[in-house]
This record gives sequence, structure tokens and C-alpha cells, in this order.
Amino acid sequence: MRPAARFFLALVIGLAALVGVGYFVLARTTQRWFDADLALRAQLAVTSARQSLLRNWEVNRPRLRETLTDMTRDERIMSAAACSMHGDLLAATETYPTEFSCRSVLDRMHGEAPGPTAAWSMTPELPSGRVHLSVTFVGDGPPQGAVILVHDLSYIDRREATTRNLLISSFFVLALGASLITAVAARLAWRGWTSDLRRALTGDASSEFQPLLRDVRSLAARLASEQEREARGGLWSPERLRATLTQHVQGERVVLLANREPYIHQRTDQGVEVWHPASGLVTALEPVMRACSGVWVAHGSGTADREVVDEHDRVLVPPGERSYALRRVWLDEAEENGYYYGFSNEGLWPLCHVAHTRPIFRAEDYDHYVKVNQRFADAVCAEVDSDDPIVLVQDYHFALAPRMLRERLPRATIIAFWHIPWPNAERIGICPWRDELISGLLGASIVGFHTQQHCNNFIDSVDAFMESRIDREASAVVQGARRTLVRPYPISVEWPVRWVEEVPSVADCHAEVRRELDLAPDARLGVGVDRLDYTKGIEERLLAVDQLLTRHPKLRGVFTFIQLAAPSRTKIAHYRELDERVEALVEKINAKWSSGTYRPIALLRGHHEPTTVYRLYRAADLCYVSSLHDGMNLVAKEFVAARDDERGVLVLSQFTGAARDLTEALIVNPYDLRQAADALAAALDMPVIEQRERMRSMRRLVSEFNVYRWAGRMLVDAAEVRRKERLSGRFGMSLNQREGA
Ligand code: ADQ
Repeated sequence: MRPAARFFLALVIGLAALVGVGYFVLARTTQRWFDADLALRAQLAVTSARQSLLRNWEVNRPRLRETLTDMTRDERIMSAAACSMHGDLLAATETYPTEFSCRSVLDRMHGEAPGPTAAWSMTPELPSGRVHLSVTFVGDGPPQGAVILVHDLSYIDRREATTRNLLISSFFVLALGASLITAVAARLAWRGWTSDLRRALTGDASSEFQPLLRDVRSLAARLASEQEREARGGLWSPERLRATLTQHVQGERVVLLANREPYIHQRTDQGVEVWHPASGLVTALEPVMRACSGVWVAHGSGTADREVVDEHDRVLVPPGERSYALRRVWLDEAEENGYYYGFSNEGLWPLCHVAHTRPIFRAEDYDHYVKVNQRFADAVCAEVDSDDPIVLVQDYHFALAPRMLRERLPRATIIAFWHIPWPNAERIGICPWRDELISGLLGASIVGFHTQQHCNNFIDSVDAFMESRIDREASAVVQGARRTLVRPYPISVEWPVRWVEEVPSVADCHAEVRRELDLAPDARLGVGVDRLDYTKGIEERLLAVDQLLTRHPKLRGVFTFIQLAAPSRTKIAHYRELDERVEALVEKINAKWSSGTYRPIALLRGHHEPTTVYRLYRAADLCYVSSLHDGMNLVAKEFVAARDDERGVLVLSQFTGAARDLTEALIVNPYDLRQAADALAAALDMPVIEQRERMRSMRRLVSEFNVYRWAGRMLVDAAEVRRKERLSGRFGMSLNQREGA
């Protein structure tokens, strides 16, 4: 049925219901009025004949009857009767109905105490129709008897019928009129509104649409470009990223600045080995650089790094593939201590993570931070091959570099991505160099974070500490003629992950890992993979395993948790202490629950190559990520990417950025050990069908929102900024003037 017909039908039904209810109320009310009216009339008739009635009562029955007949001259009184108080008939008119004998009528009054003028009435049904019966008592002092008057009600029925008909017709006329008027008014208003909106969208807007207009336009533009992009490209892949680079940024090569290098050349007894560092940033960005080519500028931290570079400190990587250049920057020990361990990891890292470790700010460390940022910015400038390059500045080690680069390369498109959380303004406010950090980042064209919350915190910090205009609608900060976009780009892993192709099938991983760890073939396995960092909640994770075994005895001797723990930042006392605490805790829990060769926790300290990590992911029944605070956490996404069998359960801390994407994980508060232990138990008990459902949905998400998409969207946004900047440059206007125009 068409919507208009449906509307009309609903209208008719609604009106009919309304008429029905209206009629019922009206009929009841008029009936009550008529009853009252007739009772009054009866009383009047009896009162006016009272003298004659009293005179002839009991003594002259023929005269009494005449008096009753006189009373029925009123056209609406059909008949009358006079009754004694004992219910005997004294006299009655000829037409008095036999159904209403004096006794039966007085009995039906249920012993109501009659007063001299009291009246009583009812409306019984006779075969000839409805009548009104009134009983009025007569007598001087105590009543001597009662006069019963029978009224004809047919005129009332006639009147009611007329009223009902009138009511129904007027209702219909009114309803029809109202619907017609409403329809015409709505049509006129809709026409006016749509033509206004059409005019607004084509640029000829009336003033009341102006506030709405910008939102509608930008939303429409965003949706259109998003749809077009997604429809055109399908899943994001290295090829699509490369095509995006060529199409949107004219194939300009990307220069990436990050502290950590993607390949570390390390001297060992066996010669020079190439290591893949345990770093989320590297995991994410390495596939991007292989797709885009260009240069990765990083600290050369390996013991054999200097041995393999050319005279420009460059080496082509990946080894054997040589897709892009790695430019190494050398730092002496004091610089590394001040810039990396000191300001970055004892100051900024605890400042940005809510993990209850006090940040330490030393002026000497900050001095090194400034100097090293400048050194790296200079290295980037030496690597660019145009005056408007695209530079990707990565993470908290380089908060100052974007402004330094901007000063040297005013036309560069600089994307600064902050891989860790950005705290709220109050917290960032405690850093003695907060203004410098924020101002440094605002040198970028785009500042990216994993989540909208971190973007909001950054904008609030700018608002609190900087001279600037904040364009909240566009999520941008404007300083003078320069605009910095602040956008969320949730990072991810490559898809498909190349390591998955290099490891055995899930069934083989399952069997091999259990054999290697000397576990029963059907042993249940949990896995955790982290740098040894206090933000990762490793102690809380081990305590949750302890709780699990306490609360679920059937898992003792059956469940083993493997924790890979790569030593990290070991020059910092806090990290060394953590290392010791974790070791001691593992010993304690193992001592508590071990029996025979069974140990509930296997702590595999040290760095492990990605293939080892992926074998474990595939062998495990569950993966527990218990970060106390984490920008994103790629381990969670790696576990999902590893499980092409659609099995295994992810237990994930609510304090990770990943928890916003991977909602089918079992989300827990890692501080709540009981809840975490129950989630681990639920994971081990989860039916295969549910595991499949959850894993399939998470895999769909990670495959779609992979790291190529992350990089691609930043590049597309960068291209947009670039286009606007070029336009404003060509027309000699500042960006703000253009944006505001
Ligand atoms: P990280 O703090 O390094 O990253 P995460 O995102 O979990 O944390 O990535 C760790 C990476 O190192 C993973 O690829 C993992 O496989 C690997 N890894 C961890 N332990 C390992 C071990 N023992 N041996 C070998 N490999 C190991 C920072 C932020 C995160 C953010 C990333 C990316 O702190 O919040 O997700 O950057 O933006």
C-alpha cells in the first residue's frame, strides 16, 4: 500500500474511533440531563395537583382518578397511578401499564426513606419502547402514598438520533476540512523548505539556513567522497595505497621520521643479524613504507648499524627487497640518555599514560630533546627532494620537529602522528615545556591520534595554553595564516599479515607449541605479548591468572599462560624494577600452583621474531591484553589477524584504543582481577560457534580498517590540505581568509 493511502486509512480509523468515543460521552450526558429534567417535571406535576390529590386520597377514588387523568394531559406523561404506602393501587389512568404494579415499583425502591417531596425514578424497557417512571410521595407530614408517573421517552430517542446524525456528519465534515488544510499546508511548507534547501546547497541560501548549511554541505561532501573512495578501491592494500599516493600527492616520495628503526643490524657471535624491533610503531609503519617507498629517518641503535650504511648513512631495506631507504642518525650516549630515556621516556611517556608513574622532568633532558629534534629535522631536510615534501613525523619523541621543519620548509605537508594517548589539559599542564610541545606539534598540517578522545584532549590543551583560534566544527587549530587539522586515525596492522603466510597451519602451531613447552596435547593455552612496560599491565595479568586458578580449580594443571616479554628501556630504573617484580611474581604464582612438571605461567623474556609471536597467537586458546592505558595496542589486532581459523578468544582491556574497534572481544577492567579471571574462564569455556561469530566479526573489521587505510586516509587528507594551501598561495590569500570566505 502506498504511504499516502496508508496515511488516509489511519486517518479514517482514527476519526471513526474519535467519533465513537465522542458520541458515547455525549449520549451519556444528554441521557442524564433528560432524566433530571423528567424527574423535575414529574415533581412539578404532582406538586401542582397536590391539593386535589390529598383531598381525594383514600376517600374519593373516581375524583382521584380524574386528577391523575388531568395530570396526563401533559403530552409527555403517558399514564399515572396513585398507590398507598402498603403498595395497594388506589387509582390509575386507563393506559397505566400493568407491568408496573404499585407493590413492584415501591419494592424496587429498596426501602429508600421517602420524604414528603422525595422523588425516585427509573427508565425500564417496555415492548413498546423505553419509558421513564417517576415516584413522588404525597402527604402532609408523613407521606400517605405515592404517585407514579410514566413518561414517554420516544421523543428523547428521536432527539438522540438526530443529534447523533448531526454529530457524525459534522465530525466528518470537520475532519475532512482539517485534513485538506493540513495536507495543503504541509505540501506548501515542504515545497518551500526543499526549494530553500536546494537553493542553499547550490549556494543561494536564505539566512536562516546558513548555520545548517555548512554542516549539510560538509557532511554531503564527506559522505560522497568517502563512498566514492571506498567503492572505487575495495579493501585497502599496498597497491591501493601506492595508487593513492600517485593520484593524490602526485607520487611524491614520503619521508618518515621515527625514533625506532624498522631493521636493527646487530653484531652477534654468528655475525651481523637483522632484528625486527618489538615496537607497535614499526609494526604499523613498515608495511606502509614498503608500499610507498621513500626514506625512513631513524636513530641507528644497532651494534652493527654503522657497518652497513653508505656514505650518506643510508641502507636500503628490507634486506633482500630494498623497497625504501633507511637513513640512520647517530646519537652519543648523553644525547640518547637525555632525549630518549630522560625526556621522552621518563617525562612524556608517564605523563601521557594514566598508569600511576610519576613523570620526571629534567631541564638537561629537555635541552637534549630540543637538540636531537633539531638534528633529526635537519636530517629530514637533507632527505627531501622538493620544497613541498610530505613528511610523516612519528610519536612523542618528536613533538618539536614539526615546527622546526615548518621553519625550514614552509610549503611542506607535515603529518604528525602521536601513537600514545594525549592526556587532558590539566595533566599536560604539569609539563614545564607544555607550550613548546603543543606549539611544536602545531607546526604540522595534520596532527593525528588514535581516538577522538585524544583529539579532544589535544584541542582542549591548545585552548588552555595557546594563542589560537579553534575551529571545532572542522576540528582544526588556526594560528595566524596556518591551519592544523586534528583528526583521529585509528592505527592497525597490515592485511593480510605477511607473517601468517610464513608460519604453519593453526593445527600444527597448536601441536608444536604444546610439544615444545612440554605440555599435554590438550592443554589450554593463553598468550600475552608485550614489551616489559608498566603501562601494559603485565603484573595485573599474572594476578588475574592466579585468580583464575583460585576460582576455577578444574583449570589447575590444565591451563598455562605464556608471556612473551621483550626487555624495554632497561636503562631506566623503573623498567628494571618492573622486570624484577614480574619475574618474582611469576615464581610466586608458579610455586603456588605447580604440580609435577606443570607450571601455570611460562615467562619467555627476550625479543622474539614475528614468526615466533604468530605461531603462539595461532596455538593459543586466548590472548589477554591487559594494558592499564594504551594508545591503540596492536597485539590485540595481530591476534585477530593470526586466527584465520576463526577460533580463539581475545580478552581486552577497556583502557586500550583497540577496545573501541574490537567490541566483540571480552572487554575487561584489568584492575578488577575477579572480573578479568572470570573473563579468562569464560573465554576457555566459550562454545566454538560463539568464538567463530566474534572472531569473524573482528577479522572483518581489521581487514577493512587495516594500516594501509590508516596511512591512505592521512595521505588523502594531507593532499586536501596541500591543495588548499597551493590555491591560497596562488591567489595570494592566507588560508584563513580563504576558509572564512
Ligand atoms: P607499543 O607500546 O610498542 O606501541 P603495541 O601496539 O602493543 O605497543 O605493539 C607492540 C608490538 O611489538 C607488536 O607488534 C608486538 O607483536 C611486538 N612485540 C611485543 N612484545 C614482543 C616480544 N616480546 N617479542 C617480539 N615482538 C614483540 C605504541 C603505542 C601503542 C600503539 C602503537 C602503534 O604504545 O598504543 O598501538 O605504538 O601506534
